[in-house]
Formats: sequence, C-alpha cells, structure tokens
Amino acid sequence: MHLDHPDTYPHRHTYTAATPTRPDGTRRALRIGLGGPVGSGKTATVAALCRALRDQLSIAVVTNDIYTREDAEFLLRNAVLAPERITAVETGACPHTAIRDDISANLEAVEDLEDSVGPLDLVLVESGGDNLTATFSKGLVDAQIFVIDVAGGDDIPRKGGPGLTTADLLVVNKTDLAPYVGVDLEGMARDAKAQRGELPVAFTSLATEGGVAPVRDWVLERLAAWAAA
Ligand SMILES: Nc1nc2c(ncn2[C@@H]2O[C@H](COP(=O)(O)OP(=O)(O)OP(=O)(O)O)[C@@H](O)[C@H]2O)c(=O)[nH]1
Ligand SMILES: [Mg+2]
Repeated sequence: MHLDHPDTYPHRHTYTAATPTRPDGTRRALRIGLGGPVGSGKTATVAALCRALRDQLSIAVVTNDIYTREDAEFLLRNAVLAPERITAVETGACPHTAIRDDISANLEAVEDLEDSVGPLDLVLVESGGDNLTATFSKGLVDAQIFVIDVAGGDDIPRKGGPGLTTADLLVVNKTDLAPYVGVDLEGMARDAKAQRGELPVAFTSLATEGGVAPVRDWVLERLAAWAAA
C-alpha cells in the first residue's frame, strides 16, 4: 500500500484507477495486463494477439522483465508491431512489485507510448513471469489475463491463488502438449470452473495456426464494451 506524504515524500503517490478519457475527452486505449508463471506463454500470447489484431487496431506493448529486455527483444525480432510501439520496463525486483505496488514505471511507459504513437486502441502489458499470486493494480490495467500452461501440471487450477481465481480471463495454454505430459484437459476445465465460477477460461495452443482465436475474441468483446461504456 502506498500512502501520500506530500510534504515528506513528494515522490510518493496513491494510484487510483486511471481515468478512462484523454485530456481531449476521447476514450483512452483499453489496457490489458497478462500475468502468469514463468514460461507459460505470455509473450507468445502477446505476439499472437498483435498479429491477429494489428490490421484493425492501433496497438502498443509494454513488457516487464527483472533484469533484461528479453521479451521486448523477442517481439521486436519477430516484428509483431513497429518497433516504436514496443517498450520494456526493467523491474529490477520481483515482477509483481512493478505491476501491483509501485506501478509508476509502467504507467509512464503506457503514457509515453500514447504520446509518441497514439491514439491507441489497445495496450498490452506483460508482467514478468511469477508464481500464482501476481495480479495487476487496477490503476494500471482495465482487465487482466492470467496465462498458465498444461506442462505446469493439471493440478495448477486446483492450487488457486488470486491471479488464477480472479483474472478476467484464464488462459490454459500449450494444449498441444497435453498428450505428452499426461494431462487431462477436461479435468483442468472442471477444476478451473470450481475456482472461477462464471469467469471465462480459454484453452489455447499457440503452436497451432490461429490458436489464439479464443483470446482474440475475448479481447474484441472487452474492447467493444470499453468503447460503448
Ligand atoms: N508447444 C507449445 N509451446 C508454446 C506454446 N506457447 C508458447 N510456447 C513456447 O513456450 C516457451 C515460453 O513461451 P513464452 O511466451 O516466452 O512464455 P512467457 O510466459 O512469456 O515466459 P516469461 O516471460 O519468461 O515468464 C517458448 O519457447 C514458446 O515458444 C504452445 O501453445 N505450445
Ligand atoms: Mg515473456
């Protein structure tokens, strides 16, 4: 929690939900955060979403890594967007700190992107890989996707944790690997439903052409609701 101490600590702020409009009154970009364990497929999901949506939407991406710019460099190498639309934040600490506790570096990155390449429709913020507890501050993103993968084990949905239970969309990725790691996808779906109730779950294989379609469709629905609000 951050407390305001304007006299003693003028650099400290209390962040509240970012205002949904720009100074000129138009609706700002929808901001979606992607979190989840290391290697589950967050960057692969971001890349696939950019490819699927870049012709119809103005998109930018912020990546978070602890010590490197690895994820941003992957996205740049694969040319999923023009380079000026991709920014890396080096968190230097536990990745959840930069998306939940002190979100200033991420907010600044999003605002700089809007200033330099905006107006944007959609900003994707990828968290550094973490455990099952990582969630984004509502001051940074409007909705969050939590990405797990079948190779992490079919008991992951049962283990819960705030990312998995409360994210606006749970993605269970790498379904192509299920036969090789002995994972029962229907059991995972049941466990996820038990943890999440009516909140949606998408099963994806990004190794398959068009595999990101369920996530793309969910993003488009959120965007339509955002624009209509
Ligand atoms: N077989 C298979 N491999 C995948 C799939 N999605 C991603 N991968 C691979 O899994 C590895 C990790 O994917 P990333 O997208 O880098 O994972 P990440 O969650 O961004 O990882 P960190 O940012 O390091 O936490 C890469 O080698 C991807 O090519 C999938 O659906 N199926
Ligand atoms: Mg990544």
